Amino acid sequence: MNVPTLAAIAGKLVADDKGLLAMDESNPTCNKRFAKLGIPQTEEARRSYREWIVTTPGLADSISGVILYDETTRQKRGDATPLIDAIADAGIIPGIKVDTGAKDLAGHSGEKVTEGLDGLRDRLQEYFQMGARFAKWRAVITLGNGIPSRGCIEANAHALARYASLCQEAGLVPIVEPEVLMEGTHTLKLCCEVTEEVLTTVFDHLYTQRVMPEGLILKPNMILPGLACPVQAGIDEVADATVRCLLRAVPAAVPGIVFLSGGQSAELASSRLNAMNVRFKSSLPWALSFSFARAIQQPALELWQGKESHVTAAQHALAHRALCNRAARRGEYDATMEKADTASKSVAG
Ligand code: 5MM
Repeated sequence: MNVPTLAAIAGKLVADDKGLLAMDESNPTCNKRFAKLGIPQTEEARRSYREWIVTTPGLADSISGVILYDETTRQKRGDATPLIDAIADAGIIPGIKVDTGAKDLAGHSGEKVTEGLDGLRDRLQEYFQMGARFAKWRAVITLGNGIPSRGCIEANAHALARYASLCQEAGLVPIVEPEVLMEGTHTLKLCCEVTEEVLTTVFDHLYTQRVMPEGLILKPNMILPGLACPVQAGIDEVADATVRCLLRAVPAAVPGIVFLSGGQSAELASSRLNAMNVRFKSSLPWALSFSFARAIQQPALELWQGKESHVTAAQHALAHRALCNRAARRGEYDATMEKADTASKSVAG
């Protein structure tokens, strides 16, 4: 393991107030999002979508790294440049999702464990040779009646730690993503308690598997009440609860924490990240950043609709969201940035 190199990559991923763009939707997820907008669910449509995303003018001003899905790493731009090379040429670090998805956990009704460890060492070597410098693995924790169980938390934490250790051996920075889902009626307090238990268990397993904290990035959920909870929380309340939970569970040696958006609206995700940085940035041991998929892509995808003539407006909307989140890292995001962005509102823009 090359410790200084891994630490340098992890540092670059959270440097200069930039963040990550997750564009690692598996084909079924990508197709589902296309289907809702009447976009053809073909390999060519997915290629074209990913091509205009990564060639968005100015993307590297706000985005330090992009997380890809295996299919994208083997696709090319219209001019035959591999997409992964186009990303690196733009000054953005390519990353790769390496889990093979969350599957039912035996003996634990309603719970999942993420798979993908078999053959992972060889796959990581191939991705490194292709140019990837970081990887991602997402575990999914559901809140509900009597769940999550200790068995589910332990199984997912163990898999995340085995994955992270293999990544560091291969020279890739692991993004460790244990996601406590927003679906449910649970309170903010319960989300906080469960997330703290999940994160402390994950870091315990990371330590046991000899994963170096300086060479990993954590990708957690924000602390939020369930979508169906009758009591919702204000922006500052979410910011306070999230930072309090992270301070209890995440070692100071970790260079950065990049949030997932989890189905929050794009504007709320930016506002909540902004509030955390306004209130706490100067006193935290790690950078608080973003690794959003839907909260960066969704407005642009809705503008694109699969039409070549809409690409410019869609790219503008994507760059705008990335810029808003960079501002949120600085604690400089506010709603006037949305009003000022008239070009994204129109495909004619
Ligand atoms: C892009 O979505 C990723 C999962 O995709 P699949 O379910 O298709 O495998 C996901 O890991 C994503 O990177 C994170 O959850 C963050 O996405 P959001 O939309 O929550 O910001």
